[in-house]
Amino acid sequence: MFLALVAGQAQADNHSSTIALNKSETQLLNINQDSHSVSVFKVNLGANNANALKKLAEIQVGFEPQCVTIKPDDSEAYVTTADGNVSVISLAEGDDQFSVVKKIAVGTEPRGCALTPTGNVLYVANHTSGTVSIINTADRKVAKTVTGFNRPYAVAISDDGDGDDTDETIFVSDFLAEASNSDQSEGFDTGKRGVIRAFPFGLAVFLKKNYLIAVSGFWLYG
Ligand SMILES: [Ca+2]
Repeated sequence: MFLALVAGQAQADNHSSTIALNKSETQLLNINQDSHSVSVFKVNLGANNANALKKLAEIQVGFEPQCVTIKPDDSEAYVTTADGNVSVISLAEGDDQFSVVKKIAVGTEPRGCALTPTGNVLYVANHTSGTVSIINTADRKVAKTVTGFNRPYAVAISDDGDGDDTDETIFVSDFLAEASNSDQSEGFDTGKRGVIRAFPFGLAVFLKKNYLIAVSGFWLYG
């Protein structure tokens, strides 16, 4: 992991994960489901990665955190918790550093989360309610809750590097596979296929268009 970090270009974190590194590679956040907390580590990528991590804080965030993502300006982090919230953690220096500054209510049992490249919009997959919450990070409010998903689980967002969110694509995977066709039993491996839904950024476009792409092995089904 650290080899990749040293060699690679710093990128915004834009996919569902239980661990997140900030853009300046100075802080690493890891969720702890059993203790309902998030650990913050100081990252020191010195020679031979000696003493690479030093724990700075452990923050209580809510019941069973699932996913963490950090805003590209490194100012705050967003953590989904199974009690139906997104906890906003301040990472910037100041009185609020490493504390939960806001809890945003979303759907039932939110799992995956991802930010757009600018960090202005957060997408959250609400597993049990079958919805995706679209949150404006500036005012920390849910702009839209989109229905029609089947146990959405993880989220990833593209980034073509132009600093414009509006030309990006959001991918949401379903936790449950669906039957691939009628002549095969679901008891066979090939009888089911996973589903990833891909849709363009933007509320209005999203509501009109919803592309369904099922992935099974190396084949794509339209
Ligand atoms: Ca773009």
